[in-house]
Amino acid sequence: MPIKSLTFSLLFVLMTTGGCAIDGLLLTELDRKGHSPMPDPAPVRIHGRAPGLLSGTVTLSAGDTKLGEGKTDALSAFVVEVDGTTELTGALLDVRQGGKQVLGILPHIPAQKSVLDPAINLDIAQLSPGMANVDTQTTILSVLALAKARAESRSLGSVPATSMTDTLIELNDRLTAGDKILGTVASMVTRLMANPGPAAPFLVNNVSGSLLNPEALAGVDYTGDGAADKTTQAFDEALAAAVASFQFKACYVPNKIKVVLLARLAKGGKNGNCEAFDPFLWAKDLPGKRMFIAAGVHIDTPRCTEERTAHCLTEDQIDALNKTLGNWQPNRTRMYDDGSHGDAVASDGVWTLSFDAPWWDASAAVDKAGVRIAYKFTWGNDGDGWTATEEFPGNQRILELTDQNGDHIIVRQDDFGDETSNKDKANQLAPSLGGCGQMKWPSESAEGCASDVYERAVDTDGDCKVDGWPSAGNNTALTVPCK
Ligand SMILES: [Ca+2]
Ligand SMILES: [Ca+2]
Ligand SMILES: [Ca+2]
Ligand SMILES: [Ca+2]
Repeated sequence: MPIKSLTFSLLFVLMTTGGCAIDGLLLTELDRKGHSPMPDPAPVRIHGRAPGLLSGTVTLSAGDTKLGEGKTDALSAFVVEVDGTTELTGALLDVRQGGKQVLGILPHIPAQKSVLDPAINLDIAQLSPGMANVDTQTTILSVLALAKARAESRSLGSVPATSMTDTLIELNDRLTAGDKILGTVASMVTRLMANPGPAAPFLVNNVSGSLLNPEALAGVDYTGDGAADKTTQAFDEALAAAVASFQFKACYVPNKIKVVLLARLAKGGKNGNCEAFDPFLWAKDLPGKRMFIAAGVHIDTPRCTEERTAHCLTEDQIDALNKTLGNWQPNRTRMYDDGSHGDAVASDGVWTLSFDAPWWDASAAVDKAGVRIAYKFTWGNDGDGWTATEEFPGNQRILELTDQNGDHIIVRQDDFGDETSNKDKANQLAPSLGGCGQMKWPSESAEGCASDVYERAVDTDGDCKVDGWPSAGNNTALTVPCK
């Protein structure tokens, strides 16, 4: 009790002398203690029609994750309800009745803006341009997009919504104009759908192997040469040719970028020196604690002045980004490991924070400097101070927002408490690996010293060899419609 009131009065003194927003902080504090958690938002309901499929099952999914289900009624209309907490990208509608199957892609489904808002009702025509029904045409487009995503080893959800929309429009236009390569696939899909077999024809979740279900081929002539086709080979070849003939179009927002920071809590994991390390050397692991991030704009970020008007941040931009990052307050800005807020996998020990940041291509700046941020992870309870929560004291992690792999997203994953990575002042990276005791921007590091200040590939399987880029989860690059 005395400790708590001391902390509180100290906080008050700090806030008074620092001239911070006292009311806001106090209200947040009171809010946290006095109120029960906010309820979940109302659902989003998606209405559509699948002509000819009566009493069919309707599934809306993202990869293997089922987002919602429904049934078509006697007029082939359906409603699928999805949870209103998260906006969804690249969701697939799959309507089946016996051997009949139609598909449709919804590039973007909005989330509820507030928990107080009533349920949203949306028609598929509002979610995918030109999609009046889920029918043969939307199935053809979906098969093409699914095959393209599969060929690029990505999910439909990883394709930005505007990019998916632009691509579907382009494919539709090419089909309407009589494009031969796409038309071959379209004719095959049309014949398969007109002659339903004993099973649904499209294996939408089949990652390797054919998109066409061999069990659906009972006597169907899908090539149109008069002879029944017993294998998927002709379909696979036609689809491969079609997939090679288009790209997911994307036009990126030029002055902003999506940033995804990931904190992996790996007990028994290895640090950058390939040595076992204790993530709780400084922080204390207690039941109920969770991951937070404390962060702000790094002082070395170029500021706009009368002399420098490009490749710099204005004071307003700095204030806004600092606010996004929580202004270096410990245990206030939450990271997520529950599959929400852009987190890829729930409860895998990888905690996610995603946000949009102002951006320019650092290589285009005179001093090659980009937007630079500093951060550190804390393992604590809401509102805790630094003590026994910060991954290491007296240091910060430094990161320049440079897109190293060209995917138009910055994804940086660190292991909580790893003092060999981008920790700035007392860095423990081994000299044999380029460790010089400090971590600096490349232009400021001494020759032979490693610089680890960008997004980077990581070791995902614990053999101390870097083997892949960390997942951006449900986050996609920021795009605008292509003109
Ligand atoms: Ca045939
Ligand atoms: Ca996770
Ligand atoms: Ca990147
Ligand atoms: Ca590895």
